[in-house]
Amino acid sequence: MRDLPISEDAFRAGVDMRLAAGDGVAEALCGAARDAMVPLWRQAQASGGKRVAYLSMEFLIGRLLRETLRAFGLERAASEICAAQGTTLGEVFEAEPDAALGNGGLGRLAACFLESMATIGCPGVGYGLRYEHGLFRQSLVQGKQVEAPEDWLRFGAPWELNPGRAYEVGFGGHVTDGVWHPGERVRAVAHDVAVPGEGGRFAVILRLWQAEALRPFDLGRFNYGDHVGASAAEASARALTRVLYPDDTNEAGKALRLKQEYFLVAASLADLMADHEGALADLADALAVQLNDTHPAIAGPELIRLLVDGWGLAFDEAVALARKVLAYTNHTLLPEALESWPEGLMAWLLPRHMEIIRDLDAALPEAGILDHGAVRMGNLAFALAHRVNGVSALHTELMKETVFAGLHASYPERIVNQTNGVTPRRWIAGCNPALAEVITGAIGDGWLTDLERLSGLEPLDGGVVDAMAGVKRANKARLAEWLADEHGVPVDPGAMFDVQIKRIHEYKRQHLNILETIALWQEMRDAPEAGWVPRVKIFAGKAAPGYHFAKEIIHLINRVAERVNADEVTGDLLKVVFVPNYNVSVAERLIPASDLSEQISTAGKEASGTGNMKFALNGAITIGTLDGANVEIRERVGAENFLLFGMTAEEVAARREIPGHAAEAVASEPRLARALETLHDGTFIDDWPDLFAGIAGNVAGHDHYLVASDFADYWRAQREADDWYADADGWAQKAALNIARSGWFSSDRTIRGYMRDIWGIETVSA
Ligand code: F58
Repeated sequence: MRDLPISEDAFRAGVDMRLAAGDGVAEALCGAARDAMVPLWRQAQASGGKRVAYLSMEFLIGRLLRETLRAFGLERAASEICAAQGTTLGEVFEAEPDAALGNGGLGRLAACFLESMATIGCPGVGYGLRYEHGLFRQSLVQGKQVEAPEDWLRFGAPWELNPGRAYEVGFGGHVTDGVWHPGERVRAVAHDVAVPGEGGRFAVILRLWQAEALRPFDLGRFNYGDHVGASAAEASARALTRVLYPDDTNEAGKALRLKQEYFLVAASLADLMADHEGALADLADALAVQLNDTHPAIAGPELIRLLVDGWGLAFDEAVALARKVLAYTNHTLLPEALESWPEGLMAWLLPRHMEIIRDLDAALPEAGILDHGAVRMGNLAFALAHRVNGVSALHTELMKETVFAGLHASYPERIVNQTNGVTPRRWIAGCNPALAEVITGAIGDGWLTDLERLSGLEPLDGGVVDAMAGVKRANKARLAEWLADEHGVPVDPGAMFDVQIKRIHEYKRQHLNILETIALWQEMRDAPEAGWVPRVKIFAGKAAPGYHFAKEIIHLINRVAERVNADEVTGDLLKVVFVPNYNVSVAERLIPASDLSEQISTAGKEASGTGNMKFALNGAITIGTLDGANVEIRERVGAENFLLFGMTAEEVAARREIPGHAAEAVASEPRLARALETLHDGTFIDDWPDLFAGIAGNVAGHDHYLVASDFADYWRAQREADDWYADADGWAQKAALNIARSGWFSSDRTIRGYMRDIWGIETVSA
């Protein structure tokens, strides 16, 4: 391995210089680490050979300081600097804003991918938007979610590097003789963050575009007396990258969202084409463009527009070339989440693109791009991609059978699977350093960049299993302290920590979990001396601001928490905690301290999940359905180390056809019926007893997500979890096996799969 790009001494000198200039410790550490990245950033921009551009509306990168210091081997130096300044590295880490430029799994996956690319040496660049406000900050007021703007730039942008690149992006206007004359133009200005790989040998650039006005200030207008209007162009341009759209399926169809999508695509493709030096025909040998879901799918028509209008290619040639370059990842089968834009809106905002889309629809009628006056972005992306991938084996098969059945029949080679993964640097070494130490003690160095080596933990050594159990105990004790101090809920660290953390959504079924919690509480109250295994039920997650039902679920969880936590009968047997403002940093705190990982979506609905992988790698046992990557986790860790319950995707489809399925399930499961009663008898909210009747009515009525039908088996699996947990040694063994057998879920493996099957890119060696 080559030397690190920066020596400890040089780093210390950089920090000292900044401290002397008046920087605080955190700023000085970030600044010196950022400077250390400059050579890697330059190298990344200069690298020849084929590279990938990963286009994504979301990059949920989280905090960067800890990961950067570890990548460069600078933690010890940084820690000493902090001590000399009268603080600790931990405190400095905590002060860094958590950059939440994404909603959930899709955005976090993009961040893991960049880090893996940098670690294994896959030349590439991530393109995204520099939202001023990322995903909203969630607080709880009387148990209800309240949203406030997120403000990750409040201390400036210490990680950013300035590549000095900017492009004009047009919107609207008209097309005359095939030439687009936009009615509005804004400037896209690049802001780079370099993401270093482990060992600090490579970096991948994350290039975030910010919108600015071409003429930010109209002096004439100002002098004329219109002081506010003089800055109107700037305000209007800035609005483009002001906020990240929350996953708000109920409020789809926003023109601003489509504008954001095109802005990302236009700026990124302009940047890529500006860098392309060879012949146009060689474009696909130099560049692969990966579309992270359909959000950047307008890249297809945009690339065709550039090739036809700018480079004079014939339409058919342009389509063929675009298809060689582009590939598309699908992340959802939920019909309401599949993007489609009204033709009228598309024609108004992007008239030339709408022409191209109509030509494509005529040329490829089997693709079904236009449908009842709407542009179906999934079909468009499919038609213009040489590969379309799903994100778990099950999801990929379901794609072939459902959303893309017709297209799959026409293009049987196009759909491939790339099961998701997570970076073990952040999700083991970063968030659970004590576990990393135990692993290294057992199997030596090298596993962090070759995660399949975790299998070397088998046959399990008793000492290693004990050490892992000890780490878990310590992590739980630390979490218990934090829950008491920060959230006012004292919990017993010896209890089973049962954790469900993810976006709040009906298909993810937090309501199944809370109904089981209510039923458990009721039985514990009936017989508190019955030898229950103590539980701490932990929830965290944000609901889309317009998603009423999801917000009701949050409210219910908090009302249950209030009642249960104050109950002297059940006392420490059961506690319920909702940790507010779920984000990457909260996940890093909770996952290492979890015993039970809740992955309980209705089978067929969760494309993959990546949280499920993080939990397994940190020694939690999954209770889950046969959905998404749970299937592959169970195959690998072994059925005897996984708490399976619930219907399969096929059974779900069949069950839905049975009239009155929910009422029947409730009638045959008295525990559920009794728990549902509490949602309208004032148990949890006495001044408005009916408040949660909507949830109860849904579960006992339409129940699209089959909470009622899966309840009995979920209860059974939960009691099996109790039995397993009561045998502490047996549990520790299963937890250790989850770690030893989850090495396949590294995002390094996923990226190698994309490189081989989709991008045709080789790793560069240092
Ligand atoms: C997630 N999608 C999937 N979408 O739900 C999850 O199963 C998968 O593991 C993950 O992608 C990575 O493949 C997801 O996070 C969004 O957040 C969209 C953002 C834009 C609006 C619609 C939801």
